[in-house]
Amino acid sequence: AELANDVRKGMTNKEFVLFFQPQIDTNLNIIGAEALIRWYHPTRGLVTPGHFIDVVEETGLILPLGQWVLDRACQVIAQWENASSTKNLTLSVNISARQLMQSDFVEQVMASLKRSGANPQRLKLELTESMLLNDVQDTILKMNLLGDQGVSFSLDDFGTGYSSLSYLRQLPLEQLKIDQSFVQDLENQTTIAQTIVTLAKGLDMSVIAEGVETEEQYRALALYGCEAYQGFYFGRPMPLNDFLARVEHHL
Ligand code: G
Ligand code: G
Ligand code: MN
Ligand code: NA
Repeated sequence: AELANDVRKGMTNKEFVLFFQPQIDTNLNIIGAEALIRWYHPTRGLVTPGHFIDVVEETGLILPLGQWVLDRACQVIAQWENASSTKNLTLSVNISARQLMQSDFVEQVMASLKRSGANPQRLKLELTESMLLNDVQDTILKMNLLGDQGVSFSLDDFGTGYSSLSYLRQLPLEQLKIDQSFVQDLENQTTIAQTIVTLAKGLDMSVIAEGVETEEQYRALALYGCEAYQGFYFGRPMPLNDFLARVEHHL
């Protein structure tokens, strides 16, 4: 309860920020970023979501906080539109089940896009397998409504949930995101990562590997035909200005 109050105060005092983790293509160009929330706590310093996201979900604070994340992400996309080096970048935003289940979720996303003037084609929403199955038909409807506007969807932590392959075909997903557990244990999990790459291609989806920490992992994934990468090997989640400096200087 104390933490929840702290979060409320933090929202009022604008203590939350988005960090940006680069996403890279096979030619090592930065193609976008995942937005990851951080909290500049007045006494505890920089706090990662592992320390507060559960409480935020349980208390329902994820609704206003998630709305703030969407607003901020759309503002950034709109800014990126102004420079040739950033105008083609996509920004991936994590969406929680509580948010997606809101009856006006579609309207909320559209309102964020409209307020900021962001290009919907640059916004990618990350969903997880478990949340898709709450009400598959409702989820598909929402995804299609946003998809009609140009918003795309990525399936986060793929391979750790329980989505059946038949659902996977019904869902209008643009991308599968290989869970980092398969990437970091590539010696033992080669088949899984490789199979997810093949599956994505067969379903006409793009594929991104997350949690890439070494050059060996990147090379192995590239051999399997993986097209995009994210992980500490290419860059940790970082403040916006650091991310922009990397894009500018092709670091
Ligand atoms: O960097 P990392 O510690 O950022 O993130 C930890 C967890 O918090 C991940 O599961 C990530 O998906 C989640 N997370 C990070 N930012 C957000 C956000 O803006 N919204 C939601 N719902 N989850 C987030
Ligand atoms: O659940 P989700 O996939 O959204 O969360 C991403 C989480 O993974 C964040 O906490 C992020 O900081 C973390 N992360 C990103 N890249 C790496 C990596 O290369 N290695 C590890 N161990 N964690 C990573
Ligand atoms: Mn994610
Ligand atoms: Na993930």
